[in-house]
Amino acid sequence: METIFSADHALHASPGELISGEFSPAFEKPERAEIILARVKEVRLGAVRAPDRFPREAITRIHDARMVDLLETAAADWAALGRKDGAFPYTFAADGMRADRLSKNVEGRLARYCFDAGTPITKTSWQAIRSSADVALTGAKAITEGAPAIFSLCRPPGHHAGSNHYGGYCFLNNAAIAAQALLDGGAKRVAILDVDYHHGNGTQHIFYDRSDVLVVNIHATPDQEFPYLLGFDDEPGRGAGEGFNLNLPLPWGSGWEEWGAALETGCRRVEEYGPDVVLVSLGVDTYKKDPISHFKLDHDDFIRIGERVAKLRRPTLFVMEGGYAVVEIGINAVNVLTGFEG
Ligand code: Q9C
Ligand code: ZN
Repeated sequence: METIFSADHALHASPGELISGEFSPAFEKPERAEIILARVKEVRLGAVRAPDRFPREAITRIHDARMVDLLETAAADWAALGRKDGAFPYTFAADGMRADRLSKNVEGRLARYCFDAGTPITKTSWQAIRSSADVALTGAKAITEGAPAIFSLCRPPGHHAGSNHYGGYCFLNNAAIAAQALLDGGAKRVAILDVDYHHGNGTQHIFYDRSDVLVVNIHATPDQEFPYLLGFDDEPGRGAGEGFNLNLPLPWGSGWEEWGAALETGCRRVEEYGPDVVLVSLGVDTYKKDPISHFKLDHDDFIRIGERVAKLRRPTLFVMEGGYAVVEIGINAVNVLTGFEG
């Protein structure tokens, strides 16, 4: 399969994140994408090409335009206050505070749209964020034009970004933007299978009221894991979307036995739905040696994931999400793709 990749991803290099009450070096770093790309080339997965540029409207189909403006301007507003590069909030919107009126101060705008202290915006981040969405959109366009499978090597990742909030190393929801482009390109139903270790709260939020996108998530339970506030087993969708969201949370320590069973449940739901396209939000932070995660998948399990997804027999767009065991990230991510190709 073809891989879509933009060298501009490297323009987003996070200065660090607040984790367990301390400011630490970032886990989501540029080497991740470079190591995956090197592995794609090593196994000769297929051609690698740069993305096309898509209009801003492809992004605002999914995201609040004021949040997109913030992503574009926060670093400059932050620098104007004489701060060290990397804009992130220290105060957060909570239920009951003003949602209808936005502060003129960048702190207030960050508080309104950002939900964690791990997702700083640097002076060059926007170019990387925009390129990551373009990588997903280019993959969607190729699928619309008849490609059977595409790997959109997105970075920064996207699945924690909702329509009007961002965080969890994610700014724009690349998978959701691609899913909308697939629908706009003629697909009637898209299924998103999110296999990242963390719950894809943003993707769920975006499609929660809709039946044209089925969202299936396999992830660490919010009783133990980030993002804590969404991803429980009692979130079926709402209104027209009722029955079109499926969460399969698992406890820390889960290995292939539990995880593979959840994958089977999720894939059967996808089969029942009968989508025109399957979109895989591909995180490999389920790996046993991931530094911030607590599942126990091994290299060969990632091949099994690809094999099961292939059995869905649909055009398939893989969109890169998380994975922080940097040395092994190329093997794990590309194992899914080679497993798929069989
Ligand atoms: N105790 C993705 O995988 N916080 N994002 C980690 C660990 C944020 C992960 C805290 C994790 C975000 C795309
Ligand atoms: Zn993750």
